[in-house]
Amino acid sequence: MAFRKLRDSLRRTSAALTGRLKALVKGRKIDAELWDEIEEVLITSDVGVEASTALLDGARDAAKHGKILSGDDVIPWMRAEMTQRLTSRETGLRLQDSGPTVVLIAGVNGSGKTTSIAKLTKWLLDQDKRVMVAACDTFRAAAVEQLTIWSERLGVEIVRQPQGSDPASVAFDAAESAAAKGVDVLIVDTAGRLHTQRNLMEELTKITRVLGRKIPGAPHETLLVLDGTAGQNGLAQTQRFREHADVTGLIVSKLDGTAKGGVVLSIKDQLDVPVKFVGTGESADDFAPFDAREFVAALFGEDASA
Ligand SMILES: Nc1nc2c(ncn2[C@@H]2O[C@H](COP(=O)(O)OP(=O)(O)OP(=O)(O)O)[C@@H](O)[C@H]2O)c(=O)[nH]1
Ligand SMILES: [Mg+2]
Repeated sequence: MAFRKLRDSLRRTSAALTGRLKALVKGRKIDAELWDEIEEVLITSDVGVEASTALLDGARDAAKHGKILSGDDVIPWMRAEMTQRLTSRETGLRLQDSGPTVVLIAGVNGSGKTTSIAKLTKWLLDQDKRVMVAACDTFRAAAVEQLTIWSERLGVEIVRQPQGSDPASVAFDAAESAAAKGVDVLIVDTAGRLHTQRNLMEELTKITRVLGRKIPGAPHETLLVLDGTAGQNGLAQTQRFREHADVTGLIVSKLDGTAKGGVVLSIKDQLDVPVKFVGTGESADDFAPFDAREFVAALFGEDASA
């Protein structure tokens, strides 16, 4: 069921990427022209230059060693190769054995941070975890309200202060409260920011420091939310962001309704952080832990069992 949702939400990306690839290679013989055409499909569907080149080099090599004999062999090869490239040893959340696990959520404006927090909360509640959220976006008007509405809807406690308060002070209160109440997971919302906004990047560092002072090792995860609809552009921003924050994983949001989901294939080459979750809609249920095998099967429009 969840797989079908993923496959449906990746439909536009599939059409742009694997749909075009399948049409292209069908009945073709292997020659330089075919490689060029495949490369063009990859690059124009947001797979990115580095990842496209790596895939192409691998495919040429496979052809040289007799593993790809015709155009039709390219699809199963790509499918296996993409799965392997996306497979990460690290999946899910690094949950602590004792004490609250603190998850800090960061990213550029409007990338889907607050909605992803609602989704992550729901996902944890479904596993019987006790969750608390902290409204450290005290900057944008109505941001606190937005998270409050989600917390009420999901029935979890929220730590908040009025708009304009110091976000680090909210983080301090939240860490203290989470530890005192023995919640399993504290999820911290932050305001959208760009790596170029020095004061805001410093503020993020301060939030991180405050959390760590109250709860050992916190934040245990710093998840960056990447807007899937931004494709390669979003990735470039994320890359710079990462230079300023110790990012432990990504949430790729808004994979529904975009043709640019190919960007997921280039994350490993360009960022070397695991994709931990994907967002596929605006409701709290439109969310799934990232699974390379499932993702690639969905990308190729196949059944989960295939
Ligand atoms: N279709 C779709 N929409 C999404 C998804 N995730 C978030 N959105 C929408 O994107 C918009 C922005 O989401 P927010 O969660 O407010 O983003 P944010 O990063 O917290 O924004 P700021 O706090 O302003 O930086 C909202 O309209 C969400 O409903 C998703 O996976 N799919
Ligand atoms: Mg927000």
